[in-house]
Amino acid sequence: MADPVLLRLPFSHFCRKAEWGLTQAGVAYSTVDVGLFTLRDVRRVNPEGTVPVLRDGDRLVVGASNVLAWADARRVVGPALYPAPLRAEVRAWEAWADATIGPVARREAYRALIADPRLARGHGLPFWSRTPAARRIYLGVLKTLKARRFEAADSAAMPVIVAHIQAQLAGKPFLFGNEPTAADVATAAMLEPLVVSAPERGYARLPGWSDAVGLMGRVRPATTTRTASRKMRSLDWTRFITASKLTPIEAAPALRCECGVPDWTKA
Ligand SMILES: N[C@@H](CCC(=O)N[C@@H](CS)C(=O)NCC(=O)O)C(=O)O
Repeated sequence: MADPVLLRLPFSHFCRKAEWGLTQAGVAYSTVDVGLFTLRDVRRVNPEGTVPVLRDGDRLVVGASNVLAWADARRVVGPALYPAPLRAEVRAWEAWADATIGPVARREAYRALIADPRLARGHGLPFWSRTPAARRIYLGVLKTLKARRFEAADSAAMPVIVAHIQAQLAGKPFLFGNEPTAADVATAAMLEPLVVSAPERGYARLPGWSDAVGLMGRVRPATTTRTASRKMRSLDWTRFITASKLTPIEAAPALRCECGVPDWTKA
């Protein structure tokens, strides 16, 4: 049977989380990319309109957490993403990372991009997004995210988040011991957009920042990149749409990263 196919937006941190989980579990997969300007088409497959979506034959797995659970159940190598004795703690930490680190890191990363669009290179974004003209787009994203109202809260939250990670690590290589779990995967993926922006936003000086970056370095598989892969073709859409009709979509956590700015994708 053909490898499962992950529908992704290459720089999306939820897609990164899904890929890192698949890789940790040693599950072979391929990727197909949707672009920012075609993101709205994902609704044909997933009513939530978000990626990642994994297609395994005629079945879809929607949402990064569901992909991790799916990968863990098919694990070929490596440590469990949700080890039985730690399952509740790992799930709780993962949910915290998605809901708390994710939105702050996204808003801060976009604020840094407005200050210096050249940082887009570090996110693996295309050339046009590194030019001053791209500021208008980053501003659009921040407006969609209603980021202005979170400005003070975000800069207060990030030191607390980093201190929380540092305290949980307490010198261990991973959050819950010597092996990475879904908690580490989620934490690292949610924080990743902030890495290139940390100096600009002043977080690189935080006492726990190097611990958080070290964790990311240990968790992030070298084989996954934010570089574009093959684009979705009409046959891919047909296959995903067919699978979506056969799969009762499991409820994904009511969380979304609105990197698909309405102006571009929902107009
Ligand atoms: N609950 C989903 C959320 C995924 C998500 O928000 N993905 C973003 C990309 S990072 C997306 O597709 N956004 C499209 C939109 O909001 O229109 C998960 O955990 O995977």
